[in-house]
Amino acid sequence: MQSPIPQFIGAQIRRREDPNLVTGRGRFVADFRLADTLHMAICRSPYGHAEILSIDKSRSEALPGVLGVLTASEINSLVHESMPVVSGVLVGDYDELVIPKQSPLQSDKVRYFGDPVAIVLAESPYIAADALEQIYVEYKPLPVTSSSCPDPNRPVEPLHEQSSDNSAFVWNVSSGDVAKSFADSDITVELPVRIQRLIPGAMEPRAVLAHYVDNQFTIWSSTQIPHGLRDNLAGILNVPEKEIRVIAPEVGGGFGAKSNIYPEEVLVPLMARQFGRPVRWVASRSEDYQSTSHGRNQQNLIRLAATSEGKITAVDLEVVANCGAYHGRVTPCVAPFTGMMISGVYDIPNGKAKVKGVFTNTSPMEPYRGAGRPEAAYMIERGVDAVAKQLGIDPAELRRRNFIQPDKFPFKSLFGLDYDSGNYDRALQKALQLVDYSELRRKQQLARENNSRLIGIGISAYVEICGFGPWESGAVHVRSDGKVTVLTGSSPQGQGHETTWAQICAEVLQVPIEDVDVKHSDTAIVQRGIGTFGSRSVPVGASAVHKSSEIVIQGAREIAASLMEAAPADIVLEKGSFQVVGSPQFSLNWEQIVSAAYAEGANPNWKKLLSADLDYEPEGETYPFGVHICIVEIDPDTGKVEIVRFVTVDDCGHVINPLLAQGQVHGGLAQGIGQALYEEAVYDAEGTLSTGTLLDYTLPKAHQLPSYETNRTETRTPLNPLGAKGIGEAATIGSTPATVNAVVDALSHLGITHIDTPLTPEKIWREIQAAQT
Ligand code: MCN
Repeated sequence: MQSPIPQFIGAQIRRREDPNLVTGRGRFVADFRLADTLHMAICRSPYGHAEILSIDKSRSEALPGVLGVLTASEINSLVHESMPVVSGVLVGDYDELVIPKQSPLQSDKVRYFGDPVAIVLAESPYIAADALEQIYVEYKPLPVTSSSCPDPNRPVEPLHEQSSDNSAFVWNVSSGDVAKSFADSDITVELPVRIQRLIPGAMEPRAVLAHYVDNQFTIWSSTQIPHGLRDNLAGILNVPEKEIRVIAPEVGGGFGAKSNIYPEEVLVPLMARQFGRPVRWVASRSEDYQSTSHGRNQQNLIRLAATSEGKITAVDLEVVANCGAYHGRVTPCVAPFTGMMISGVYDIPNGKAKVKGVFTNTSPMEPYRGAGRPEAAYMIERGVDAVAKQLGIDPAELRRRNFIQPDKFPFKSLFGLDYDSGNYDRALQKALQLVDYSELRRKQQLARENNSRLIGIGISAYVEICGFGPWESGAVHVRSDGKVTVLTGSSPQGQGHETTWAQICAEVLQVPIEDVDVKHSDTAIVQRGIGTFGSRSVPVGASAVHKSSEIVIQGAREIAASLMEAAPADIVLEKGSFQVVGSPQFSLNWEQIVSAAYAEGANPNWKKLLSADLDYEPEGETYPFGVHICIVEIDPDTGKVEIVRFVTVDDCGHVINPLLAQGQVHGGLAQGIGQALYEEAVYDAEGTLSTGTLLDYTLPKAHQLPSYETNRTETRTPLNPLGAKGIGEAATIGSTPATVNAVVDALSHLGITHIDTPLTPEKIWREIQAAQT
């Protein structure tokens, strides 16, 4: 090894992942070519809700190049378990929970536009596409429910026989005396808020490739959870886990949607075994939009009680969450987070939350960047602005009066979550200073008096929960060539774990960062793992690598101690060398330690001492937070919103790589602002996804987003050795309420109190017209 470079943690190191990606050498699932591959295409329902009366596949089967057309009757007997669903909440209780069985193909009924009915296996993707058109499915359309708040005048058509009213679950939590707080309050506010449905816009649509050789499945999937996929497939296919290898090569974005397990991930390996040839399925963009899980979609009501001094005394939240046609892997866990986190950064003594999930004829609802927490932050931050407005107190000041104070941490939240650390006022003060808040307000007032531009200032203060356990794997092996291999169960989709984990290991071991390889996303190489979601990778996965690195140091000290005939306790690692304390002339560098450990005839235990492999179990979740301020100008003649400035102060504790953390904030902001201003997935009355292509679904483009001004404070968590919290979702959570608060603030003097997202120019223009007449 060369002489080491110190201080990697905290350094702005460029992503080692990028050279491949930006030169077209990244390998995504669709880039893998196996000889003799069959192509799978999926016949999907063109109806939102219908009975399947018959399927005639004879013409399709007769096409040259078609090897098979299969329906549920042939597939479902090969499947031993239903598509997996887990339910679990940190606090509160499910009063009701319905988990209908879901098969990879539907036999009796289709329940959403895109529900899979049959598959074609063909020699080429073109033949497979032609063959799809020759499958004749006779459907009997049924009444469609695509909204979570269906028209009360229309009869409810149950999607599943287990739930006659389409109720999927009811979750409740409460604390304190809510009724009394409302009765005793000086003021109350009540705000109904609709949160639209969003489509996670990964660059790479989902894709699966599999082959089956010598009783062994190898599956390439664009997934966030290769180990979870392996373990669940073992049950579904009824084979031992060791007979399944899952590889997630480059995953072009997941945003939570690829943490689900999908029918195609079952069908492709099944068909590979059935036909004895590799099988491949790659979704088109529109197929991906139909069949990949969507996010958000709630119809909510928040009520807040407060004193005339602006102290919020109670919160009451009702959520109706549109779960889609079936539960995805974690659907029942997502919307309860909105209830759990509704008190946000505030010390509110009383509250209750009820979350009702309903089945509808839409694509399943699963995590989408933030998963329940963006909705919570949006609800409470809109509510807090409404209280400020009603009391005539500045919204920044009102927030300060209600913040959980720094000396109260660790803090038991309203509903019993353990907030680890926080200093919300410091983040707010920094943000206010950065935007020169009082001057801004003065300009806004002046503009109003002169009847000129519509200026809005929106503040949001958010806290989120991340770093979920129960564990993540991390291994460190110092090899005989002196280089280091890190294995991690955190399987990334673009977050830059290879760079970040190398920084941590190189810093602890005091070796050059180039000497550290990071391997992930292949269950044959990394045997155990949970995956990347819920901004858990740095707090949990990186902590595992940190801990393993420390164990390896301990091992190397023991070897050094033996070689120098000293006590291990007297050996210290200084500038890449193991030295006897107080006698720096007695020192061994890594090269010498490695040579000794791997030398012929060396103590066999020494090699083992240079390796560590563990599952790190976090002590609890971590709670990153921040303050976002958005400044907008609205054109009253068109309703168009221009974001003039967007200033963020995020706090994820100790930052490992500020450049990458900033990249996460940028991406999160684009998605949060996208929700506020542009994006919406729409199903029409027949249950057809009207926004089924990139032409119809407004994913924000660069010119529709501002230049962000990103900043940080640092409040470390005591819960992990790095003091680090997650940042992957934070900006998505903070940015939507800041943007909406800014738009409403710009229009508030016209008497406008709320507009539901997305805040399109048309909606805003109509509101302005209505307010003026
Ligand atoms: N980081 C850091 N210091 C910290 C925290 C994070 O330097 N204290 C940096 C690290 O470089 C780390 C990255 O930020 O690699 C993200 O770490 P973390 O916050 O732990 O989040 P995860 O790696 O667990 O990523 C999950 C999160 C989620 S839940 C979604 S959704 C999301 C997101 O990450 N999806 C993404 N960011 C994404 N980014 C890309 N490019 N693609 C996605 O699909």
